[in-house]
Amino acid sequence: MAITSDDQRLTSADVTTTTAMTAEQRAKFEQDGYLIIRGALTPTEVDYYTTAIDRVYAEQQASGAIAPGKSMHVLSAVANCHDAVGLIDHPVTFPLVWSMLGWNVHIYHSHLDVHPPIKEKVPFRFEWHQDGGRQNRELEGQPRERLSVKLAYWLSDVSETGRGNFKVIPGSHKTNWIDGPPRRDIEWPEPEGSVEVCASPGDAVFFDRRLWHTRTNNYSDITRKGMFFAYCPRWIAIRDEIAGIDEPEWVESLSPVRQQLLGHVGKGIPGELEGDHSWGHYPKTTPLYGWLDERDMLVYDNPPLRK
Ligand SMILES: O=C(O)CCC(=O)C(=O)O
Repeated sequence: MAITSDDQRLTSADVTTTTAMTAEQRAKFEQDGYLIIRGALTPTEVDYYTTAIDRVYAEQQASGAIAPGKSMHVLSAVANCHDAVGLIDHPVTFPLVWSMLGWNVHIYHSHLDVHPPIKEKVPFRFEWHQDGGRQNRELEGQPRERLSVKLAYWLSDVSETGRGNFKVIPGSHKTNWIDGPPRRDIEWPEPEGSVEVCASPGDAVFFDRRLWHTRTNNYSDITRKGMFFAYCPRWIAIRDEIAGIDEPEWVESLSPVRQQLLGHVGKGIPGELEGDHSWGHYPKTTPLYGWLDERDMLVYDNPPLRK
């Protein structure tokens, strides 16, 4: 059966019920800095998004942007793959985002990753990091503020270690600094307590940007594939290329919440209002605020979700 992005199973546009993150999930997220959401995507969705990422990989190879058999790390996921749009407000995972950050959010950074098996050992490189770049140098605080969260969707089988798994130090989001080598290419032991996250196709990982994490090398026989979306408040700039910047009809075909997440809300409002609206000054005209309000999901005791 042909599947299109209008397929009911691939869109949350028509989902009328939604559930906030549970107290148990919140406690675990606060403790570990990440959650694994098993079976977030159906097998049909896994097939659909795998076809989409394979197409991008083939295009990258055809254009010479990546050599045959080499890895792909394409930024601005939806700008480069419109078919990925169904993941940005996926009904299973997106509630975790707004439960933590509230209604005034957008996607600031996203990527499509394909990592084929590596046949020969590559030189050591210390890749442990927190997300947010200069936020980790220019912000005060111990720990620094959370500011953003990220969703990783696994399209290949990383249910065993050694397959290029995502690796984390549970609980490290409360730590501004971990020990590392004086230079990234100097061999260094793996951080104490670090674990490779094992996930099956369709599982998602939701993590705090401050969680110390790294990708590992894929020495298995399985090509690793994943799509990543990072969310932050709208008063932090979008680092991605804006999806659909020259395609107004495509943008208008998206739900208002998707338009907000991709950075389109507030455009076209004349005068000063445009700037203020773009960073979330007006809740009542910010789609996710209205969407949550209609479903009675705004609360009084959580500032980012306050009515
Ligand atoms: O690809 C991975 O496993 C890690 C991804 C990562 O470092 C990131 O999303 O910041």
